[in-house]
Amino acid sequence: MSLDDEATPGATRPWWKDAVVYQVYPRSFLDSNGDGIGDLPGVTARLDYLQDLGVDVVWLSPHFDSPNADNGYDIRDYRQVMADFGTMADFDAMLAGMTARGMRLIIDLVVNHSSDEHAWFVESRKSQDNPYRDYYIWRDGKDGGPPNNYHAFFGGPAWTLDQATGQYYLHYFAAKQPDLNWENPKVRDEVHDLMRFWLDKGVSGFRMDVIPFISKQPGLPDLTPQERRAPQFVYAAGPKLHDYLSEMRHEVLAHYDTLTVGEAFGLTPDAAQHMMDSRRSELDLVFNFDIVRMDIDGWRKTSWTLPRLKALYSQQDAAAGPFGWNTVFLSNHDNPRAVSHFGDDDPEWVERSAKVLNTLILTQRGTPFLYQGDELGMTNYPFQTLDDFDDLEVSGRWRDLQGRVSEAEYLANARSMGRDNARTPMQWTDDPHGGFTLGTPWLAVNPNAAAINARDQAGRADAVLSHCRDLIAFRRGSVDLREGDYEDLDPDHAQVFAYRRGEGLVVMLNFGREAVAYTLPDHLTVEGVAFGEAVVEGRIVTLDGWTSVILAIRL
Ligand code: ISL
Ligand code: CA
Repeated sequence: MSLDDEATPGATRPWWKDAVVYQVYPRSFLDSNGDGIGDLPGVTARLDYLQDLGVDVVWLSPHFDSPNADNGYDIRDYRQVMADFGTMADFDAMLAGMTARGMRLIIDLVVNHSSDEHAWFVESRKSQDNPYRDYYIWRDGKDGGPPNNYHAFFGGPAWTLDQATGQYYLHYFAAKQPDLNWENPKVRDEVHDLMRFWLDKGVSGFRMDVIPFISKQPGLPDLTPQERRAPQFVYAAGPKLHDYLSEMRHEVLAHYDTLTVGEAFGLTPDAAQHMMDSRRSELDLVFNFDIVRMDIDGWRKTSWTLPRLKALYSQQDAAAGPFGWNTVFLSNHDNPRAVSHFGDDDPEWVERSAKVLNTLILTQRGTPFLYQGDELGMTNYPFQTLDDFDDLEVSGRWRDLQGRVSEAEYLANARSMGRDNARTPMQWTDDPHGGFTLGTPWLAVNPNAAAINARDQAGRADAVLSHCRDLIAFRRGSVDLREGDYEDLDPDHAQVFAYRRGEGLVVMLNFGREAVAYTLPDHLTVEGVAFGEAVVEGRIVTLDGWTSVILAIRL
């Protein structure tokens, strides 16, 4: 690993630029006590699995005490472990197990909002002159209704009237997720304190939930009709975001060796670059959703093309520039399974296409974020009715759309893009419920667990799991993949994604079932196959359907 960071010679290269991160959604990872809900002892029981895969960092989705209105993204106590997930001793054992295996842990910082059951909100709603009133955003109604026309992501107005005090409170998401008032220095101090609490326990940083939203628009004016189609771009453009993040860096993060990654939901590429610029004292990385949301219009799934995907990777790489660094991901707990969204989840093709997508994630320029199960090629779930879902985003949005959209259309959309696709339990074995639980799982396990599971794949050299593990090891040994620059060799090709990494490697991905014979540009000399499989004759490379290859080249 080179010591000089290319951006600021003399500075040491931060560890997170070379790390592979794996997201664990604990509710669906492994249930250790038969209550049908994944838990922290379950994560601890699978640390050897993660170490064998080659994971450097685990991002743990919220593990804090929560009434689970939004599966933990509604926090009731930031210093308590959710009872369903275990105890603080279980958390400490899990973290010790990771540390013993040379892994780091980053946890989810959800501080744009809390649960309405948090002690702060319980106090705040008691009276207009309660000391905690200004921890949240309360306003008088207007013309007999909410203070403005903001709409919540989970349906209905983004304001709820609290009868007791006769005012409305703001919630960008569910009514059980009241937005915190970051204008209040006491709120910022509380957040800094809870961050120190977990950092002092040995956590290595945070993924920051919808962090761009913490600075609200002055005066909270109505959204225009155009803005209402994608309100996140207004919510993320508050005037004090960078001040709050710089203060957080100065007060907390600068005193620890951390990785921070902010959800850039609603940020323009420039604002995102601002947030991750190493010359500024804000965050280290961002999640840019342009790719995973390129085929979403409002709530509707549209379509995507490979040239569009490539253009977005080039745009993100250019936007990061010499002082930024990207995350590379194709899924998470809020998006459909990568292989169903961007690959081919037909049983005959699912393994091959999952390997192609994992090759993309692990060879693009930036820090790769794998989502639990994508190392197996887990697919979307065959939801039959809206009752099969357990996500307030699905139910809340349906309340908004009923009468305007047919249930059949809405169900078809939720089947392809619903968040529960990524939240069905991990498929460990072909035992009942995929070996996830000895009880009844909180969300049904995909019936294809008999065919797609870790135990079957652990014994197969040609499995997605083996390919993922081997490629993570290859990546660790490759300066070109970890540090090399990025050049798309053929932005317009509709099926082949071919790009150069650094001075010595070309990656080729066939995004289709038909074999392709592809001629590389004549400024490249192919020296051989470095990883994967392909027939190479001079500069003509033949890729079978849904296969990928990494070639050693000379410029
Ligand atoms: O695009 C979205 C809105 O419809 C969702 O992907 C998601 O709400 C958005 O990306 C923000 O996600 C984060 O904040 C939410 C929580 O439900 C998500 O799980 C979390 O990742 C509110 O905390
Ligand atoms: Ca459990």
